[in-house]
Amino acid sequence: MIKPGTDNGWPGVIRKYASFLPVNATTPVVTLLEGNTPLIPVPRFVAAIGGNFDLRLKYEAMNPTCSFKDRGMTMAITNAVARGARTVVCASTGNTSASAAAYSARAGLHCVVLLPEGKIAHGKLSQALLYGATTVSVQGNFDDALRIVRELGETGLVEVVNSINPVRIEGQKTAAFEICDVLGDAPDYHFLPVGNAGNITAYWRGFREYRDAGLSRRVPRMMGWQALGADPIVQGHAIAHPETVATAIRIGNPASWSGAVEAARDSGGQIRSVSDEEILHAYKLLARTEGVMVEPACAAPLAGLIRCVREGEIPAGSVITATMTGHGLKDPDTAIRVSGFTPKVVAATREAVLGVLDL
Ligand code: AN7
Repeated sequence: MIKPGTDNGWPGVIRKYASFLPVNATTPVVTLLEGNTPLIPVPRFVAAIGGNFDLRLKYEAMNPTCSFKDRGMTMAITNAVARGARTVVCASTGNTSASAAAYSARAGLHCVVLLPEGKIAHGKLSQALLYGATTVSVQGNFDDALRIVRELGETGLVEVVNSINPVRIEGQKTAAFEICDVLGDAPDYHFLPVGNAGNITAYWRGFREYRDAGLSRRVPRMMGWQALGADPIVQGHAIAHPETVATAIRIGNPASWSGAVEAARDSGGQIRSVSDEEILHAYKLLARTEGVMVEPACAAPLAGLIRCVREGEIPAGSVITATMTGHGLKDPDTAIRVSGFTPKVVAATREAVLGVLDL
């Protein structure tokens, strides 16, 4: 007999962690059963970088739209429905728009996304278009698009679902809960990419709330990584024209700037930056040592970890977690471009295939 129900044994992050979230029994939850993503040990990668610690990747690519944004978006769209909104809007480097478009479709809301023209990875653009969002390419960068979204929000005609909407951060903190649930405690260090800085703010809140609730005993050092050229927090001032291969974090004036600074300071962690070259090296190394494909932004914290190993900063035996925020297939063009390989074209015979193999 097939059991009725819709949750496959996992109810999505709102129902799973309801006691930590601004919801109640009558909240009209909009979910795609996001969350419950794997925490993947990567010992071959650790060996390749000369580390002596336990590294686990929180693989957020396994969410319904293949990024961590779904944790915050289930909250934001649920809240929009509860408030009677009809149109939601966001600015995005790609993943927020994909997630907003999907959850809006699920809820029957009109979704408008503002994207920096020409700087969106193709997988993400395909999602917004297919989910049916009204997709607007702004002739400017993410920061320009977010400024316009704030102005649209002030008209009262639309609900903003960027992380300046505080319920987004509430939803995203559930990833920290899941890490503690799997490990039995918080790790020694948590590494993650920093763009608009909502996620580092959310994790830090999540780790603290779990400790304060007695569900973990400690909190990790928060290690946030920006891309050189798009590293306003590291530089200490906004960057007018941010540039990096990691388009997800190509942001010059992060909305949650102070949240990121506090997370690093209060946890004894750091916010630093790594170059595009270091990012692409880590991106390829992870794929080739572990079979784990992530988008370039996720490789920023991995490149940062490589730096920390080189500088002898990580005590032996540490437990380290790192958020892999989005799937590698989001940005197939970068994967193809930097892979270093092209398909070998041969005649359709066994001899021709053997001829190009080094067996
Ligand atoms: C893969 O989608 O800002 O520091 O508009 O897509 O919380 O901004 C995406 C950000 C890291 C940075 N990794 O997180 C957007 C957007 C990936 C991302 C970040 C983003 P925040």
